[in-house]
Amino acid sequence: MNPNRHLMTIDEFTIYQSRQFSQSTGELSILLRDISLACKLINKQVNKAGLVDILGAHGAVNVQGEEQMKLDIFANEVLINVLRNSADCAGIASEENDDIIVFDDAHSLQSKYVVMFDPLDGSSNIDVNASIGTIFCIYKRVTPLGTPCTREDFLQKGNKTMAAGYVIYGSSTMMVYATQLGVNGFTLEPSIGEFCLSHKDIKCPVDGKIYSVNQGNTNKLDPKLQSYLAYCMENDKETKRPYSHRYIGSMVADLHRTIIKGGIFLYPADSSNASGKLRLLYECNPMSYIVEMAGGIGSTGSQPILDIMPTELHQRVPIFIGSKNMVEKALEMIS
Ligand code: P6P
Repeated sequence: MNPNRHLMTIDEFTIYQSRQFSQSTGELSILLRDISLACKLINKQVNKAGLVDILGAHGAVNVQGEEQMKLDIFANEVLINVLRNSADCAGIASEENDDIIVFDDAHSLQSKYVVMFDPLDGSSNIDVNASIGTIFCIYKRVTPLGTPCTREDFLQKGNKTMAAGYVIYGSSTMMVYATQLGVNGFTLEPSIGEFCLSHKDIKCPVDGKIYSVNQGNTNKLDPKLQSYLAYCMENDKETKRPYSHRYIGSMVADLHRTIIKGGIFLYPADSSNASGKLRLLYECNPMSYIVEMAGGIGSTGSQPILDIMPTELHQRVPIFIGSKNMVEKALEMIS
C-alpha cells in the first residue's frame, strides 16, 4: 500500500462533515464512532463464529417469536453496552428487545439522540457463512433533555432520521451510512482496525436488471404482484429482461448489492404476512433513508416508507426498494 496515499477514517470523515454545520456539537459524529466501535467488536465474533462454540440457536425466543442465535444476543448486548457508555445516547430500541431501554445516568439523560437497531440481521444465514449485517438509525429525541427518553422519541417518521446506516459482514466488512449530506461507504482495514472511506458519495443506479424477492412466496401474493414477477421474467431486450434473480435472504446483503449495482428488492404483504415481514423502525426506515439519499425509492407499494407515522416499535410494513425506475415500474403495475 502506498504510504503517501491518504486514508480517511470514518471518524475523520464524520468530523469533517460536521464542520459544515456551524451549530454542530460533534455529538452525532461521536455516536457514529461509538456504533462503528460496537460493529468492530461484533465483526470480531462474526469472523470467528465457525471456530468457537458461538454458533447454533441460543434456545431463547425473541419478541418476533424467532429462535435467537447466540451471535444475535452477543451483538445486541455489545450495542447496548457501548451505547449506554456513550455520552450521546438517551436510549435504544432493538429488534431483540420487547420495549425500549432507557439510559438514566446523568450523562445519558442529557443526550439528544436515541438509536434503533437490528443488531444482526439475516441471522438465519450465520451458520452457512452468508453475509449478515447490523442496521441502525439515529433520531433526535422529541422529549425534553434531562428527562428519561420515552417511546415517543422512537415512534417518529423515517423522514425525521438524523443518520442511518448498516454494517455488512461479508467478503469484507463495510459500514455504509447516510445523512442529509449523502451516502458514504467505509471498508474495515483490519491491520489498523479502522473503517476507511472506500465508497464516496454512493448513488443508487436509476435502473438495473436484478430483482430480489423470495419467489417461494409467489403463490401467496396478490395477482397484480404475480403479474409483476412474470414481467420480470419475460423476454424484452429493450428493457434488459428477463432480469436476473438474486436473493440472499439477508436484507443488508440484498440491499447493499441493490444500492451498488442497481435493482429492486421487494418483500410484499402476502396471505400469511398481512403487513409483510420486515420491520419498519429498524429495517425498512433506515434502509429506505439510505436508498433515498442515494437517489432510489423506498415504498410500501402505496406510500413512501419514510412518510409512515409509526404506532408500534415492532410493526411490519411491505417494502419495494431500490433503483428509481424499477421501483416506479413495479408501483405502476401493482396499483
Ligand atoms: P425470508 C432475515 O431473517 C430477514 O429479516 C431479512 O434480513 C431478510 O430480507 C428476510 O428476513 C428474509 O425472509 O422469508 O425470505 O426468509
